[in-house]
Amino acid sequence: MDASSNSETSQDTLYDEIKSFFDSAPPLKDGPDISRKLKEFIGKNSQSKGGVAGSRIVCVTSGGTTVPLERRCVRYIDNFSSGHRGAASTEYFLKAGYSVIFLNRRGTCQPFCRSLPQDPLLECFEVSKELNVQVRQSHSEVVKRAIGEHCAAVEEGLLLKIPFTTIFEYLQILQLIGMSMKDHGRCAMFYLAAAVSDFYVPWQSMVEHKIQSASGPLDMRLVQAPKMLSVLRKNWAPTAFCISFKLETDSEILLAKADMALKRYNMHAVVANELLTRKEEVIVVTSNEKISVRRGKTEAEADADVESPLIKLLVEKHSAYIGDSDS
Ligand code: 9Z3
Repeated sequence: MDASSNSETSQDTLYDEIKSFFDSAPPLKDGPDISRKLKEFIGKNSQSKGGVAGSRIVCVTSGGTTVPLERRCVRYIDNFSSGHRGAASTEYFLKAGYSVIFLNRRGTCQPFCRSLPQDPLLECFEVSKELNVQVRQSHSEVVKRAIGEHCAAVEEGLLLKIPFTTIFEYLQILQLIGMSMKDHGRCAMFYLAAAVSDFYVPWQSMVEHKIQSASGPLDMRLVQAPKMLSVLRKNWAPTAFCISFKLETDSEILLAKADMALKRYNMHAVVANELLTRKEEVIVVTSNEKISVRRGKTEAEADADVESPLIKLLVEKHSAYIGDSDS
């Protein structure tokens, strides 16, 4: 067997795995509603900025996917992701003039809420003797800014938020978004910051009811989640600019793994980050460069978040990519 037929075989295996993943996944509850919202959002943002050519839309994915262990789910596997990267990046993409589809894990960090206290409802507001609710003076500036910026983005139709919880929901919605963005050409971008589980329990082999502890130690087989990045690039949205993330805890292997992901999934860039320093530094890996991007040293600096210089750099790379197709 020669090298090309080898790679065709592994492509075929991947397509079979992906088909079986989608065929056996529980149906997406609000699929038709999500498709309608996507159509409206993409349609509006193509027209409002003078046709597809001028309007940039980015799909930002954010937060971790859960892996249910039972169909009537009591227990699930989860991961650490807070959704901070996705929420902050969404704010900077909006500032840069992009429309954003924010595919986010329910309950994780949301755009424009980063400066609010942990429990905004209880800590930001107070009730007067007449039972009027008002913002506490000490929080009025941050609350005003958060609500103002968020309302502006939603009301102007520039921000569409779609929540997910499980890996099934995440991948099904990503497919819907990918296919809806197909006609958006090079102006579409995918910025895949969600922490997607590498392993899952296939729906057809998952038990219906709560696993009983009386049955003794839990012995469970997780299978590898099919890598959707290559189908996203090849089939769902082949002209979109695609950025994926690579997370490691061992700095020794980080860049090699990012390089591998870049080539294997044919990404335009891979953002490499380490768990402990992810808020301070990331490295943007492309086919010919490795660029370190750091946040500013003080809170007051314009690039106090690493996402500020990161999005600036990626927007430049996206512009060059769009420019390439014009020439
Ligand atoms: C990331 O690497 C993100 O930067 C973080 C952000 C999840 C670290 P937080 O949400 O953290 O702000 O707390 N995302 C991608 C992680 C991932 O699952 N990558 C896969 C991999 O490493 C590739 S799709 O294999």
